[in-house]
Amino acid sequence: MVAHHTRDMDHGSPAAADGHHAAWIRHPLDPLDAGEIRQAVEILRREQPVSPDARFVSVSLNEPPKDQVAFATPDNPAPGQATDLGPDAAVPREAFVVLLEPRQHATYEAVVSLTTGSLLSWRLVPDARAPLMAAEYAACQALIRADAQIIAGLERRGITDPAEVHVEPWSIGTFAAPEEADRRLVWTLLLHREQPDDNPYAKPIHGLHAVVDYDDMTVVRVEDLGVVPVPPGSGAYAAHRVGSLRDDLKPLEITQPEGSSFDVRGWEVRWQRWRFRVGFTPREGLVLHTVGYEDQGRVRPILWRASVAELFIPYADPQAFQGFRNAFDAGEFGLGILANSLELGCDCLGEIRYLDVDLADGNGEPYTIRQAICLHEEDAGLLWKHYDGNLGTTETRRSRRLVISFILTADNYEYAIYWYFYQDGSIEFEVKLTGIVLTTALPPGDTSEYGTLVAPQTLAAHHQHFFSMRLDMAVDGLNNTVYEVDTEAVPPGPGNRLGNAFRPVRRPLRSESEAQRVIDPSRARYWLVGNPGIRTGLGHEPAYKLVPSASALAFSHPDASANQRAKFATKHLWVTPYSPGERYPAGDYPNQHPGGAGLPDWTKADRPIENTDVVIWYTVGSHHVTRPEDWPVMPVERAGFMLKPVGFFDQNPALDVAPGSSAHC
Ligand SMILES: [Cu+2]
Repeated sequence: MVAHHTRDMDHGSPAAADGHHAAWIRHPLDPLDAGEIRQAVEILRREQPVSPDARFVSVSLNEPPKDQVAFATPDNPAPGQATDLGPDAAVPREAFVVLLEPRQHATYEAVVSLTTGSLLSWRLVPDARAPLMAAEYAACQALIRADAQIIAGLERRGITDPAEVHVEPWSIGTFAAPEEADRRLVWTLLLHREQPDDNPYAKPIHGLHAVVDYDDMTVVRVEDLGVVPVPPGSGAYAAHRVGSLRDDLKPLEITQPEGSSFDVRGWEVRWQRWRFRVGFTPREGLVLHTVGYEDQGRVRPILWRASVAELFIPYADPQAFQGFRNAFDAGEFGLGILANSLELGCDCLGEIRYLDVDLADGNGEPYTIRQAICLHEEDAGLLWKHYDGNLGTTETRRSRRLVISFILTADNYEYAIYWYFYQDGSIEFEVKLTGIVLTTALPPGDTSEYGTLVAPQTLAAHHQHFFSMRLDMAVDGLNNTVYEVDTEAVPPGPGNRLGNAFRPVRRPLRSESEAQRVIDPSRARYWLVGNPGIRTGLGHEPAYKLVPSASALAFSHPDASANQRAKFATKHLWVTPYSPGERYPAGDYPNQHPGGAGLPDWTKADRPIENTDVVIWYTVGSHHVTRPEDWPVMPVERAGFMLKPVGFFDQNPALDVAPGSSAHC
């Protein structure tokens, strides 16, 4: 593998600056670079009559089949084990293109071979509504600002300059009028930004909405549900707008005088015993591939692929239009497309390595998000410790973790996505939610049980965030079984005279229907992913456990549209047998989809899932009853889960971590 990454390691990114790299230099799982995106679009335009109006929704890597990709190789391979990439180098590079033809109201999918320069497939996707594209936003905002009915509605609210109106196009879900339902539509949320540096969410324009045909970019209708005054507050949060700032913090600097301890080779990362590859897609953002742990000269697989496959946000307020707020941020927008460039902030601290990513714009032209992915190490507190009172000695180890992250902005909200790798073989996923809560204007003196008053006449509606984590597991190989483990109290009796006995009870989840599960903290429930074909030195089946965090599920009624469209959010756990086409839990095209696609559809077959290649879909929820303290910008809220080895190692794998050498301890 090493031999194939010969690029300048000092360059800030593995993405090619000029796009001209021979295909052989790329690993099969590397995201497309700018040159490959350009090439894919050229091939498609040459092979297929694409109209001048066509909009490129996405151009991304068409990932190769599993059997064509090798897992990571160790730094110190066992005798006889190959260090080279082997067959990987010969794997063809392919691009997957989603294209919208707005005049035809049609969405197409294409697969293009970059290796042979040919179009491999082209198909119309029946009934698909393409996601809302960044490229469409400016036209929509201009359309709304120029619309006579909107202008009249704004004047009724005392807003005379439409240029001060911030327009947010929202996916309309299933709420289009029946006669409009076959069109690709959005509805618009309007906000008043009086000064350029105002917080627009402080001034929601209540009751005035347009429904826009996003293909034709025309206003279908404007609804004015009645004037509610725009709230008076500014919602300002920028440093220069909040008055005097604290001045009593002394500097805290993170320094690593010898640099960081991780190694980035192209898109491959090595840190301590961890080996994995980084990927990035327009839809999911950061992807982890072939995550393994080097153990006695071989890399033991744990995860084949991991990503946030969907992010669904339903709101609680039943009012007209407020109840429309149901966003699928991955499938209707694209988590990767929404990624921040981290060069502009202070998002990571310490010795940082950034990766750039290349994406395609609406015309199929490549562009780069500079420093979209951040890699760095953090001190993570205590790793392990024991004080031996008899000897008067202490053994203490500090924990270090490798952090890989990206941050996306979905209109009002920020989602900061983190994967942490620990020295004890644990992997943690954490999302930090921040940004600005979505608001509604209330008449003076009013309140609502569906939200919290966060400023005068300003209601922040309650809502939920559901992350569907797609974890394509590979614990010591592809054939895995998922077990549910509950702890049971044993009834008192001859074998339990003291009544103290309790024991974990493990049962395999044998089929897809058996594997639709919810958390149960009262039973200390967790899920194990084991490899039943292997026994460790101690006789255990090597496994990783998914340690769930407490999180509420969806509160919408089972018949409600939100519930139907995001069935994944009604369970914490789903398990499916691996199938390459099953990537997105709410279906490939959730925009305006009535529901039932994705997990609820696939699992109808109730396929067996024992001792096979399994994919775990874990729902991370953040239940957000809003607080005044969330305003005007929200302190970070956290959610996540852990994957921890259970019988995967025969002892604490972090025993050989050396005592710290910090001058401070
Ligand atoms: Cu929230």
